[in-house]
Amino acid sequence: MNAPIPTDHLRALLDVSPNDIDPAETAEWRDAFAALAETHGPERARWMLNELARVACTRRIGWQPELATPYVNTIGVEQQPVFPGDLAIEERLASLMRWNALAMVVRANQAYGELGGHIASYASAADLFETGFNHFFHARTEPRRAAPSGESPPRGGSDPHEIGERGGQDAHRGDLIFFQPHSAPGVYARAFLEGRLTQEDLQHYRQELTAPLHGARGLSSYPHPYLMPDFWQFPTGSMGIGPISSIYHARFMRYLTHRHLLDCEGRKVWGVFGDGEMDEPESMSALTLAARERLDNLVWVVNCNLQRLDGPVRGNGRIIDELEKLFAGAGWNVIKLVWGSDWDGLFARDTEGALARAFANTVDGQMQTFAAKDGRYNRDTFFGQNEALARLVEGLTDAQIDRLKRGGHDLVKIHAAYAAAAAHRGQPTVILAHTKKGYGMGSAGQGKMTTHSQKKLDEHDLIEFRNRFALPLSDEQAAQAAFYKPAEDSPEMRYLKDRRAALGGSMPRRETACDPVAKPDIAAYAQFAVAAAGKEMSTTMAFVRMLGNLMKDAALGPRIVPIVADEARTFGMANLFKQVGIYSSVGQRYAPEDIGSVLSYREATDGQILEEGISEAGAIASWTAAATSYSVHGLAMLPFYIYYSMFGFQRVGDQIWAAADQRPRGFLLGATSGRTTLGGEGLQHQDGTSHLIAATIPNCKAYDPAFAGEMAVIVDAGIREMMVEQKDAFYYVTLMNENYAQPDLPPGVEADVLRGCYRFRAAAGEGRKITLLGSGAILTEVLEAARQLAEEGIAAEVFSITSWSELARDGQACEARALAGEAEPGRPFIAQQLAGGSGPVIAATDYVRAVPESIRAFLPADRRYLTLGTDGFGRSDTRAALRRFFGVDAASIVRAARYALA
Ligand SMILES: Cc1ncc(C[n+]2csc(CCOP(=O)(O)OP(=O)(O)O)c2C)c(N)n1
Repeated sequence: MNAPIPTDHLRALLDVSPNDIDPAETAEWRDAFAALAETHGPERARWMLNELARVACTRRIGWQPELATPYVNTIGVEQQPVFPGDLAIEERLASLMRWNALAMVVRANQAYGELGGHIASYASAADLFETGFNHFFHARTEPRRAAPSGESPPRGGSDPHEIGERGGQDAHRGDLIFFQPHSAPGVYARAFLEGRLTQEDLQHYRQELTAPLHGARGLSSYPHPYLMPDFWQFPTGSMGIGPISSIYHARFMRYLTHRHLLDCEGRKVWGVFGDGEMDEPESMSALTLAARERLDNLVWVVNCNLQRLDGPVRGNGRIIDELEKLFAGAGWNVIKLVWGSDWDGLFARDTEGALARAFANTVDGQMQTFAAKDGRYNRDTFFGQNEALARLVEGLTDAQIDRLKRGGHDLVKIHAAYAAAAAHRGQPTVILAHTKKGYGMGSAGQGKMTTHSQKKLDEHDLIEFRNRFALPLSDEQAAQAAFYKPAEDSPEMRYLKDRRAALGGSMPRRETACDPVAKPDIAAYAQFAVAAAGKEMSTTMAFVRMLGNLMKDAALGPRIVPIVADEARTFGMANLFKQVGIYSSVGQRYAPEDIGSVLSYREATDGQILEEGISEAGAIASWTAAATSYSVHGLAMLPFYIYYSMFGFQRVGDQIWAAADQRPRGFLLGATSGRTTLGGEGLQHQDGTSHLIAATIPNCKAYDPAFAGEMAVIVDAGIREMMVEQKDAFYYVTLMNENYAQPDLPPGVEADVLRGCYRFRAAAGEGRKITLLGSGAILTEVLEAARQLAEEGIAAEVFSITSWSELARDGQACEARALAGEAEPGRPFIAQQLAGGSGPVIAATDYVRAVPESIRAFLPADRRYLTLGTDGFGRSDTRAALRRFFGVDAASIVRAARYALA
């Protein structure tokens, strides 16, 4: 956007600095520049500044531009477009939203003090949300238009515009909106007025279990798609995950367009986030990616109410200045929305620049105090700093001073900022919106240190709030925190509905309709794994070969999204670089060093692989975008994110949890898994816990296959479940880099593999009986132990445990049915499987013992159960040494067997 034309109050900032050794000379330069800008406009002025910077650079002056601008609006009054709405009605509507949101929290806590909830965050964000709802946030107007199963375009095939055209001229697949989590009551308040939620629903805010007992719908504390699957699209309750996720969604939309799968032009990703939230590493870590990818489909609105939970975000500094520098430095378009329209007049009168100078000397802690205090205090303390300031407010009453709005509470200014952001090209935009936390809560909460968690207002406070926003409520209604909905034919309600109709309908709205995608037969892509005939390979190699084959399938292939975080070579995937290309929004602007090689590093605009560099947080955000594409875009995509298993659930577990909340469909492949199978890499790399964490995520199916054939069956079932049957589950599969002989999959075991275990080898001989359970690479140690035990006359049957967590869940489900008094609760699958054997049961895995311990309760009661695992820190050494050290090698298993039999 154009640089603001300096107005008088800013000009004064340029006045004499105490460090200026030659003010007269400075004035000459300044006047020359001012004349240039005046005569030739901002474009030329910018060019000249760049030119001077270039000269400074060639002379090694050592100058860097200051990235922060004065504490005023980026968009000058003269640049503001005419407000296209009915301001009075929108203000009244915003007041109603505020009231109903507040009432929801107050009532819930009057009833049950333990429920919690927040008023202050939405109070600060209401106008930011409302402007979006009334003018910018576009809902999906067209049912999904994915190509039907089997009709997928060939890779790089169909014209993206064709898809858009099929939806009709006004078709819009919807903007993506990330709502600040603690502001959820405001979004419910709007849904109430729009007729999507009833008063009973609002009365059951944060009572998800109780509500159905009263014929109502319980409302989630924060945006949770899992719990409100037709409402919320994106979970944001864990700070930082919304911001990074929004960036990767915006990038994924570009990917879909560039790969000719779906035209995402004209759609935006809007994210309203907190200024405190910007401190999260995830919030900041992908800012440069957004700028590098020129994501002008992305707009962030940072609600700078200057406070977080405990206190000020930057008490001794200015968060808006800090964020301006951060975002500008990262390459974003920054729009500061600091002051409301009532300040325009003050600035216009302030020919000496007193205001800008005073702001430059006011830190956020003080600004918060100004928000908390009344007009009198502000007159005395802020405007009373000097005569010039005092003069500015001479004609204003204390009440008027009290009501001077910050930019983020002024619908006209917000609209101007949003319009500029929406029109901006070539960069993502951040709007730094200055607000007051607890806006309108008066002495009960506005700007108070403790306001974040305030959820109770007494009668006096409620009546004050009613007065402050001129709500049409009696004293009694206000004191009771009664919900208020205007008559359906009132101008407010008609306006509200018209605006949403013009923007495609209500939001947020989560959709799930999506065409299924056909799956190739397992024999077509994984025969080599199912009938491996003893061939030596690792399960990682087998997976990569399968993936390559799957990508060649006409229907499913184009929907596959391979994702790596700079480890493709580690997993032997370099051949895919050339085969399907690495996605790059600009293609490849260089001749790769290895151009002649069959493994050449090929980047292309229609490249299929998402190479996320060393950012597991980015890669999992990318995976989430692809795994929810069926819902967000109505186009089912199937991501396979393959990574060092240690850097998955442990490193980005919270992002996986948030993904689970969105009901993703896709595969996570934890490669180089296990604490001893990885060998030399040592303590930080060796994963012994991911299966433990995966088991805690209800819609995650976790498998630790030992053999390529098992893995093929699991992947095949996952594709069927997610793409054909369209069920909400996602798969975690661990892969190993150890080469060993891969046997044929025994016939007829597929169903058992999926349920969690199958008998790999029956007990041989007539000796004492024992049962051995093993998973992943440790199954080979178990098989060796069985061989050695046989030599001692001990007959061991061996089970391959493909999923401990599926077995445990099955056992828990049987137990739950039994507890519920069901006549036939069923017998745990693991107990059924072990029924034919006798003697002790020994389990060994490459994971901590808690993993095999998870099934203990479901084993036959008369059989002794011993578990071996890799508890403790990893070490660097050979596999053999590590397995000996942790006690999961064949010798240790034999020892455990002898002990259990003794
Ligand atoms: C990862 C994470 N850490 C901590 C919290 C607890 N928490 C919830 S809101 C909040 C403060 C939010 O401040 P800010 O982002 O400035 O938003 P505001 O409510 O002030 O608008 C905190 C610490 C959380 N939800 N997520």
